Amino acid sequence: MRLFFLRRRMSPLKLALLGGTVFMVVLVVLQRDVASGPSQQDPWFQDLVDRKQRVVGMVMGAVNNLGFQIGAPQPPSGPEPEPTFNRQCPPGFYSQAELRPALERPPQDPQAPGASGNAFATDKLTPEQEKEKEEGMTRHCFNQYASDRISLHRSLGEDTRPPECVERKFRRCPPLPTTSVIIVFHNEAWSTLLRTVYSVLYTTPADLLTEIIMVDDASIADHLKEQLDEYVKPLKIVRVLRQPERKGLITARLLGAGQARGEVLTFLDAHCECFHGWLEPLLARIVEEPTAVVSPEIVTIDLNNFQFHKPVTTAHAYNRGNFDWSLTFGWEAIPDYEKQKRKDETYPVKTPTFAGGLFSISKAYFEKIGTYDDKMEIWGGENVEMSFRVWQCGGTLEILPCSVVGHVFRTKSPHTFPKGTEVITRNQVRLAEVWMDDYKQIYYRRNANAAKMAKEMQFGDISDRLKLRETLQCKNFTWYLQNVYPEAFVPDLTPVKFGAIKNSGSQSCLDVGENNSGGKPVIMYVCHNMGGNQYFEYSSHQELRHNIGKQLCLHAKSDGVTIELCHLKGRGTQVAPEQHWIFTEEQLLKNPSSGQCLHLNSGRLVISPCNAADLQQHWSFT
Ligand SMILES: [Mn+2]
Repeated sequence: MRLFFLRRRMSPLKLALLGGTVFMVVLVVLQRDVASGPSQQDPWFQDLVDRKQRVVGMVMGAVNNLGFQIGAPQPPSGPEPEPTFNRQCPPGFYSQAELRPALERPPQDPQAPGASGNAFATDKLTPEQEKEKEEGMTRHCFNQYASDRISLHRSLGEDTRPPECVERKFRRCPPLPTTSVIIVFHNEAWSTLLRTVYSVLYTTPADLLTEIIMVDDASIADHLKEQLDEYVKPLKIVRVLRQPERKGLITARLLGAGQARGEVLTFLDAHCECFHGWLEPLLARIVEEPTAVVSPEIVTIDLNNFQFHKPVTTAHAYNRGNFDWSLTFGWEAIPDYEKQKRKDETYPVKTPTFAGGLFSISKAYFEKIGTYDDKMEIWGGENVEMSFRVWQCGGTLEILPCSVVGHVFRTKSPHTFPKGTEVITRNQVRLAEVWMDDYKQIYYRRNANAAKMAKEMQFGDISDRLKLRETLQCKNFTWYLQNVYPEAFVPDLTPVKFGAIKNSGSQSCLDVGENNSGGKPVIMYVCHNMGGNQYFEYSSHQELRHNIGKQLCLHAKSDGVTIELCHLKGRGTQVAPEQHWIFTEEQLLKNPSSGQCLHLNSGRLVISPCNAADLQQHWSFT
């Protein structure tokens, strides 16, 4: 199994590459953690982990990643927008006094551990301290030892956003809406949870913050019970709701949203820190466009030392969310034509999908477009579902780079998965059935387990969601692909042949291996009939395509057989000679340009002179 962990700030390119490629071979589970769900990890995001599942006795899991989006930028000011929230309001711009935070941050000791968002060093620990650190790591999958020694009130230093973000003023009319901040948690560490709460109080204008609603998804840890209730009482606008049974992120968010009194819902994870001026750009955009579902730019809080990776003055947004055909969320670079529509960092970045962990949405719009699919369980797939739904039903998904929130990205989830990982597949099947029309078959071909679940109707009742799609007169998935995500590659809806490619001699199957986004050799593995890393299509152009996150082709080289980006990608391109394969009547796979055949030679995939008598050269789709 593999697990990776991508951080946007650190290697965007790599990320973009990886994001597209993820998939699972056996069952993969990604766990996202957000503090809420039962097994959660950034639910919406990246922390992913995989869990293996046994399948035919072997496991190769894999998966995961993170995500972002596309669209048309909007000027920050310009023609006066239609007032959407009715209130009397004076002309001009909000003053600093009017945007005073809900709570004044206490004076800071610049020498304190982790002050100004700096790293907390834990290199010289006594054996006892080392033990505490290890235990914290096991419990939370981040350095709780460090977090516990950093002030709950720490500042993040100077405002280092681009100048147009720092200097931006917000119109008083129509007024910025109020918001309820909803934080779901499950067995969260005290220090990260309370630092999140304080961070909101210290950075959010008092007049705009209706309340902070903490939703406990059935935590077991003692410190999250009465102790927490008592602690937040004096904070007045903070309340704790309890979900007695662990049901996951989706249900917990719905519980919080149902009780929220603000005009806008703002969802945050339970280990975040908000940067200067994070909320106003989100709210201002919703005033301007009430159907916009907006996310902040999410930066990394280092899981090992809690360093907050501050924005850089000269930074430009470069990521948006996407998805691959295993329905996994990922990040990719913003296309140039979208970049050109943005004059500066105050412009939104439209995104085809969103990570779904941190975002704001008008409460009325959240309800109008059908909140969440409440029959989805735990977590997984809900962010992709909401992405398709928002776009197809007339809204927009955007990232606002002037809004910056830090988040502790973990590499794996500390939580258990109460109902197993099947729930993710089930959630994905639900979203495919409701929103993807015939394109759902592309997903099913790549995930045999999902295909089985769909065929046997084991995904629950979706009639309410289909009715919603009807009532809202939502557009179809073709429209989404053409208008929202035209860069997406769309695999053949009716491939000539597809499935796993089995070698007759060894009875094993072609497998791209883990993390192979092109450039690496193809290996042989036990056939598992799950799709994923063993999924290939034989195209009408006689290529063997492994196309889940990217268009990859089986590529013949004199020193071995690899997968590489397909050379044929539409008009003006053609099949590379190395990527051309003919299935002969003798079950050989012949590469015409070399005149040689695919051969499993001593466990290695090569091309050799064709020999129809050699079973190690016989191949078939299974
Ligand atoms: Mn998280």
